[in-house]
Amino acid sequence: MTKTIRLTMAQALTRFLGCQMTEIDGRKMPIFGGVWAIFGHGNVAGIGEALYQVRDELPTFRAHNEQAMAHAAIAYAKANFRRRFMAATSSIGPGALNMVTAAALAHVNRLPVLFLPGDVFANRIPDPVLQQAEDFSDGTATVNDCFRPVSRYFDRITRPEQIIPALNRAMQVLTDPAECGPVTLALCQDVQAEAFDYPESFFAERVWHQRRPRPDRGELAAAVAALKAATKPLVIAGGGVLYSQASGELAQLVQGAGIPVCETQGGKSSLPDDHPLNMAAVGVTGTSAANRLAEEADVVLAVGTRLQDFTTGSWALFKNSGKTIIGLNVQPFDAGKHQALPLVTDAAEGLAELGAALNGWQAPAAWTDNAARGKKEWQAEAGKVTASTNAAYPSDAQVIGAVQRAMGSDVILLHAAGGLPGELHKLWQAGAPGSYHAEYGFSTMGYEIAGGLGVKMAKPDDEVVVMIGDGSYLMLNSEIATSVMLGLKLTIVLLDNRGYGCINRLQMATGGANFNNLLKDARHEILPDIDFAAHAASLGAIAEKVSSIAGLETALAKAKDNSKTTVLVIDTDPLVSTDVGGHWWDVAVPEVSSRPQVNAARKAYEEKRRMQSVGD
Ligand SMILES: Cc1ncc(C[n+]2csc(CCOP(=O)(O)OP(=O)(O)O)c2C)c(N)n1
Ligand SMILES: [Mg+2]
Repeated sequence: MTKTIRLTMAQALTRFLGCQMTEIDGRKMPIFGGVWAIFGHGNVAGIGEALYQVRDELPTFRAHNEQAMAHAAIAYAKANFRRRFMAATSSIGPGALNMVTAAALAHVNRLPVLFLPGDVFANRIPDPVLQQAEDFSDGTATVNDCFRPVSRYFDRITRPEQIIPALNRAMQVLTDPAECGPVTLALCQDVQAEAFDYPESFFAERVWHQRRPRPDRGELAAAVAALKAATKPLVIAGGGVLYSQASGELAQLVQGAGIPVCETQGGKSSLPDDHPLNMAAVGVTGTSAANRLAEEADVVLAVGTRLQDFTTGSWALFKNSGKTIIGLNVQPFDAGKHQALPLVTDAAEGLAELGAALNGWQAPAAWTDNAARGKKEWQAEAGKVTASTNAAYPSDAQVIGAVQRAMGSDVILLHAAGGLPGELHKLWQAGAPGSYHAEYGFSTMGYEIAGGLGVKMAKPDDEVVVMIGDGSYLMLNSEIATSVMLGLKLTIVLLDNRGYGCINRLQMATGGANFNNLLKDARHEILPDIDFAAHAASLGAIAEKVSSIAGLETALAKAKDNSKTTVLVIDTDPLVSTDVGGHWWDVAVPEVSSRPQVNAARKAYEEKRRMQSVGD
């Protein structure tokens, strides 16, 4: 007879989560770092009671906003290179839907997170329950169906025993490097509280190891042949290099073959910035060193990248018409993009095998030397734009220079939206793998502070520096209070350019009038003068407004000794961004307009579009 244990569905779920382990550097530990929770009637009695039972093994953390708590969970997984992750539970209705944007963020970035929104009564007796949206034509539809397109696996639990296969599938998805992404188990609130005789074996400890698929022999041979025929090879390092922890294998391959490397937002810090073959950022927000090579490259080894438009300059950057792309990726969907030669494999395994098969082959020395020259030229340019200044309104680049001088490269730098991602991609000198944390897959305003909190939970001994614009800060800042409450210190540098600076610049570049982006250009009776330092202080942070770049450097040096989250505010210039480096980006300009500036921008746009390659 199977031994069973009688538990509610919620109790079985939380007990199961606590039994899932992983091994990192030979140390066994729980694979779930904890559960973020905001309770309501849809989860407090079921999941809430069950989380209380296991609070010692599986800690519960309280937040102020469901989207933010999910950001923290996702950032935690990213900082752990997807080896560990968290769950996030909400009530039904608004609490659940607050997590949908975060689910999409995890989906785009291929990051594991377990969403546990409450759902309506499976028995439908109290219908419509508080916060239930009624569908006139579909009795099975609930607001949680919004999670379906942004979850890698979605299930609605309408009977307690369904949690057994659902959790097994959830673990497959969360731990599989190719499928990896958000899992949503919508938990009907009556079923959370329903008991079932679960087999004891369901709660056996399970240790999950990272799967590292090796390349197919035929695909490997084709990739090797393509590389050996190259005269201008280039590696694009994407986030997959970091998730596979393949920096060592990457360095070995490119050093052996003399192949320059450029990095996507997700892949930055695959090699340290000062590695001689690292041309750093590629694409729209790229360096001149990387983009020069990208324009000419005849074989592009794209490792662990989704090849999104910022990387490819909307497919106008890679201009060599005879080029071959090798798609080294653990996910076939990505490996075969743009008629690439697919090389489906874990990055570390694939790079090691590729390196061995190249067997001493080297790229022409002129190509490698040319890359080294380009890097020197870029470094000189970057030094100029990040140099200190007395300007009343410094540029983002000058603030970045100050943060880098004060904090070095040994911190984890985090950002997500606004003008900062472009500037940091180009200009930040990253250190160790994972020291540059960009959420630029979804570029979600409001990710930054909660994301920083998740990183700090994953890496409590590291200094976590969050750089954020005033717009993003105003969108979602509440987890400053959580960081103070949990004793998890963040250093937050807030650049106040009084509005949506980067979109205002984009508006101007596409011929638009200055309209509805900077506060001064938005409909107003009173021009807001927001005291960000006072706001942050009210949430419990140490906060200071500095009035110069020198003042920022002094305040950052002091902040290192603070044990509490510190927010430093500096006014910046909304109109300046770094022109050097970079590449055109496809943003559609109106075909007809009464504004001559728009018509002129359209003409220039049509010219640029001619550079785009379609499909290949
Ligand atoms: C949630 C969300 N809404 C809208 C956008 C579009 N968007 C991208 S950047 C930006 C402005 C950001 O303003 P701020 O944080 O002040 O940075 P700045 O552009 O001034 O550097 C907007 C509205 C977005 N990325 N995310
Ligand atoms: Mg701004």
